[in-house]
Amino acid sequence: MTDSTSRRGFLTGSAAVAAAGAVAAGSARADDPAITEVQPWAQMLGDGVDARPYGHPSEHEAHVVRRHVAWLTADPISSVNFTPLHELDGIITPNGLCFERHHGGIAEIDPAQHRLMINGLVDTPLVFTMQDLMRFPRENRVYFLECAANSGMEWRGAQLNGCQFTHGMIHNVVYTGVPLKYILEEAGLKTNAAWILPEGADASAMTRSVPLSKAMDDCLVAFRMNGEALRPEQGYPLRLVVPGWEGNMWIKWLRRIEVGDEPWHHREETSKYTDLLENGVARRFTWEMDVKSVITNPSPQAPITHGKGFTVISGVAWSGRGTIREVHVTLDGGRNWQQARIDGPSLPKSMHRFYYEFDWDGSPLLLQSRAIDSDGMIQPTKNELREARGYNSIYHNNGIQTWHVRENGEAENVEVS
Ligand SMILES: Nc1nc2c(c(=O)[nH]1)N[C@H]1C(S)=C(S)[C@@H](COP(=O)(O)O)O[C@H]1N2
Ligand SMILES: [Mo]
Repeated sequence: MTDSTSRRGFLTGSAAVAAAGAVAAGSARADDPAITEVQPWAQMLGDGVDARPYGHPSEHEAHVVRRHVAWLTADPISSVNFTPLHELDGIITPNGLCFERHHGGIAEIDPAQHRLMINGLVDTPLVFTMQDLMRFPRENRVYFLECAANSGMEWRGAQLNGCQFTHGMIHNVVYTGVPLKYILEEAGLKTNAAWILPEGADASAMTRSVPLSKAMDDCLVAFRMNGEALRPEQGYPLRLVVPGWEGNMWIKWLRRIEVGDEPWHHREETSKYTDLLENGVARRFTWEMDVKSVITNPSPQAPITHGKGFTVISGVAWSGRGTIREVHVTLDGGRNWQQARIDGPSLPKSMHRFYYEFDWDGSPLLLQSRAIDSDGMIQPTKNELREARGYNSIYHNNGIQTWHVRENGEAENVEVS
C-alpha cells in the first residue's frame, strides 16, 4: 500500500466516524426510563414458536399498508392501490405490500384446476398443468413491475400528496419461473409466428399483444415471488413477467397464450395504454418503462421529524432499459446537483436504492432526484415531457418529482418551473 492510498483510507474512515458521531449524539438522555426501567416485554415470557405459523409484521407497523384513492375509479373491483414506498428500504417489495391493479377483481384459483394453453401458429397446441410447468428448467430474476399509469395523475400538475400515490404503482420482487422461450419451443413455432397474445383467467380475461422477439428474449412464466407462491392479488398461480415493459402486459392468472402473425389491437393497446399527442395522433406500443426515480424520504407522508443536522435522504430509481448508472440529488430545485450513493444490488430492469446524506441547516428545501440509466438516458423534467408530448397523456410520465420541505420538516408535492 502506498502512502497516498493509506492516507485516503484514513481520511474516509475519520469522515465516517464524524458522521456516526453526529447521529450518536442523538436525542435520548442517560436517565431515560426507556433505558433505566425494566420494560413490560421483559417482565413476562413471549409467544412460543407455535403461535405464529405464518408471520406478520409488528402491530407497531400497522400503518405500513397499501392505500387506494377512492375518487380515482368508479369501483374498487376495477381499480388500483399503491405500494407504501415511503415506508420501505432496500430494493425488494414485501409480498403483502405490492400494489395491485386489476380490471375484474382478484381471481381465486385452485391450482389443481389451472391450465396453461398454447395455441395458434404452433406445430402442436399444448395444455400444461401447474405440475407440468414445474418440470421445465426454471430461473430466478429480480424485476420491477411499473404500471404505465404510474405518476399519470401528475401529468397536468402536482396533485397527490405522497410518493405512495404519485409513484406507488411499482413493485420489485424476485420471480421464480420458466423462460417463456422453453414453453413456446416445446409447442414449436410456425415460420410466420411474430406475436403472442397472453390471456388472463380472471373475469376481465385481460389480453395484450406482445412481440415474439420479447417473448423469446427474457419473458418468464412465473409462479413464485420472493420465494413463496405468487399472491392471489399478483396472479396466483401463474403470471407473465415482461421485464422492463409496462405492467399492463404482465398478464396475471395466465391461462392461454395464442401465437399469431400480427398484433390483435385489443382494448388495452388501443383505447388504453396509448398516448394521445397534441396533434391528435396517438403513440402506441410504448412498451419500455423509461428511466425514473423518486425521493421516498423525506416526502409528504414521511416528514423530517428530527430537526436540523445530519439528515439521510433516500429514494429509488429504475429503468426498463437496464441498470441505473447514476442518481443526482438537488436541494434547491435543480440549481445545484450532487451525486447520490447507490447501495445494494444493481440489477438490470430492477429497482435501485440511493442515499444522499447531508447536514440540514433547517432552511426550506426543493428536493429532486434525477437518474441516468446504462443506456445514458437521463430522466427528464416534467416540462420537457410536456413540450415533447403535450398535455393529453396519462401514461409514461417519468418526469422529475419535486418535494418542498418546510423549516418544520413537513413536505408537500410541488412543481418548479
Ligand atoms: N389477468 C389480468 N392481468 C393483469 C391485469 C388484470 O386486470 N387482469 N392488470 C394489469 C395491469 S394494468 C397491471 S399495471 C399489472 C399490475 O400487476 P400487480 O397487480 O401485480 O401490481 O397487472 C396487469 N395484468
Ligand atoms: Mo397498469
